[in-house]
Amino acid sequence: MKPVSLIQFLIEERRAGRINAELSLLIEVVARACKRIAVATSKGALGGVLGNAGSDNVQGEAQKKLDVISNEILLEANAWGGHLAACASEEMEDPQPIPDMYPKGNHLLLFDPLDGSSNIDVNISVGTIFSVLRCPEHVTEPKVEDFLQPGTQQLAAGYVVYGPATLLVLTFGHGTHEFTLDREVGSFMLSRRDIRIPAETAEFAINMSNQRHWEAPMQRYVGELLAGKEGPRAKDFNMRWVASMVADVHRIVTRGGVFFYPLDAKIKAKGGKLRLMYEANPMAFIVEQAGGAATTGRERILEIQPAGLHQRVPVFLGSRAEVEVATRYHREADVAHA
Ligand code: FBP
Repeated sequence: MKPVSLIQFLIEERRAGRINAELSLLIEVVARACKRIAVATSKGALGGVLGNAGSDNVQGEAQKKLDVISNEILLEANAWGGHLAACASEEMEDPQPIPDMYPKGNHLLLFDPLDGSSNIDVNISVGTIFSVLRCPEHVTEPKVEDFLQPGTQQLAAGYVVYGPATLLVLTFGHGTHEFTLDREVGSFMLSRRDIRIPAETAEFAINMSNQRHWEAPMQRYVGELLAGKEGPRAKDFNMRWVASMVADVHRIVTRGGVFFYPLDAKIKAKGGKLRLMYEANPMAFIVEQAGGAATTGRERILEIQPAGLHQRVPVFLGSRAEVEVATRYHREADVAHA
């Protein structure tokens, strides 16, 4: 296969009429910013970038230095880029307007600048997750409500994993594609086009330490996986949990599997652990475009009407067959208790 760079791929998508010029230029800006984040994360202790920043984010979580650095890199690059009406970060309370000294565009960008930050100091893969929406017509200074669009309205979504290799996985709603950063050339090169996630899997990812807090249908579902061949599923299942959503989802995008961060008694009041706008929606779009499925255990994630910028939801995603079984168990339990 003749190597295809991200820029060439974007030009092909434009020529095919699948994306417009501004959206492709916006993705170039985000990809370039993520290359700078890849450099920062790869420095580790030598770059003085490990450890806490000494500040908390809007979620009340201690920010890591690299959370702050990544956030600033993305804000700066996209403010200058000229393709946005505004952006919103998981690390910040309110949407960020584009400074008047820069031209503005017609898109809204949402991002989790560094997902899996609890893994930074122990050198485990972390990542950046992003989602692109259209700015409503005639809106020049977008407010929170302009961002509150269902995931089905996303024009693009992607994540970058900063691991042994730096990978960008991207969708515009015409399949899901993977690009690998060629550090010598300094470009993302197409490494997999039109990725398909196998419908069946024998691998699940969940934080088992929360088991006692799960709802009954989740206890039932995971109990059956753990029962293996001797149990009702008559099949052995293996478990993985990196505790970096980008790394767990990338494993699924690569070889199949199913990922769960269900509702549990500890996080019930918050509505879940993972953020709808910065994590669940972009990952659901990527996974569905690769043939997988994504629900909250009760409804399709992409059809949720967001109620807030930092809303949290339960997340079930990956190989379609297992997401459907787990979701069916929750719906049956709800009917039984109705
Ligand atoms: P942030 O790091 O962006 O806050 O993301 C949350 C996250 O780290 C996910 O990446 C991961 O899937 C999950 O939390 C891990 O949760 P836990 O620590 O409960 O296993």
